[in-house]
Amino acid sequence: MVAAVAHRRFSRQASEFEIDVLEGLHAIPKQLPAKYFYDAAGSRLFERITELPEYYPTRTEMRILRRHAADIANMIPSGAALVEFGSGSSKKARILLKAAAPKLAAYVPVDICGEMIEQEAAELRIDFPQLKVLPVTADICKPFELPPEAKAAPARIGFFPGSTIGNFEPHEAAGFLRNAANILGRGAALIVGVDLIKSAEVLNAAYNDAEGVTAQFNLNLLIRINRELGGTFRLDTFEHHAFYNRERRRVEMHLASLKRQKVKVAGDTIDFRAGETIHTENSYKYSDESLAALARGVGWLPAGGWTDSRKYFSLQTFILGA
Ligand code: AVI
Repeated sequence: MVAAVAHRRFSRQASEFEIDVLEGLHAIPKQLPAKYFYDAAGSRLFERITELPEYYPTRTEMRILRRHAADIANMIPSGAALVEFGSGSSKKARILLKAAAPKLAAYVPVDICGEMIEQEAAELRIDFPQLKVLPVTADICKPFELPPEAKAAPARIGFFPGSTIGNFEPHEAAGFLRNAANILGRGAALIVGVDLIKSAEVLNAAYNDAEGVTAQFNLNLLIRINRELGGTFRLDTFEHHAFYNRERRRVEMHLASLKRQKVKVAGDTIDFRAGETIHTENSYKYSDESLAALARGVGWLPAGGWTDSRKYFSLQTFILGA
């Protein structure tokens, strides 16, 4: 099937989205990359998720950041550049900047969505007039150049909050950490926010909220496929499934077909059995030790961290080994 998809690419310029969607829907089991959740509607739904009573990660991480902002700022050497990977709205960096801005040479938000970070950078420059804000539009999993001011700084501190690392497969997470090491270079430190392993009850509730916002977020992927790829998914024939897979230490999200049916996407026909699912997301949960082992494997040495009183979420720091 991959060959068929590649062939179509040459006969008609297909977008990366179309190629990935067709490849995923022809795979066994069916799957779709979670990065495609975040169109404008999906990003708005995710913002709503972060405010749900059941979805503890965002508010817990913000609380940890607020409580320990001064300690984190103390750890940052004077004149360092703070590089945030996948900065989005920079909401969490703002907490750090309040404590650390005066000692920073620059804040470098890096995100694939250039429009969003340029807009956010303009607001940050108003709120932190002494701080150099140097946005970079890039895919954080691929090599990219830092601005000269950040390269010339005596040290670079990476910041990767939000447990976004949990949405990577473990080998991709290792790849991200290796790429971050190459970009930040000698003398670097890295602060990573990670959702911790906990009871299945708490995890299942966080991904199955009573209001159904997470279900809408998941189903929005089908709306996007219908809109952008001429899909014929009928939303009332698919259901949101999310559960904690204890062996693999991850919450899995799926979209289950409620009946046997055929769906058209970009001219292709996809067959669904009743109950068959499309695997749309993994959200891996870590312990401080399992994250440290992953980081050590690619040269980052654990240097302590902070957690909340329930040990739901952790902010871990690493320094680059020689
Ligand atoms: C962005 N990411 C860390 C979220 C998570 O918890 O894995 C995405 C999400 N999926 C469903 N709810 C939130």
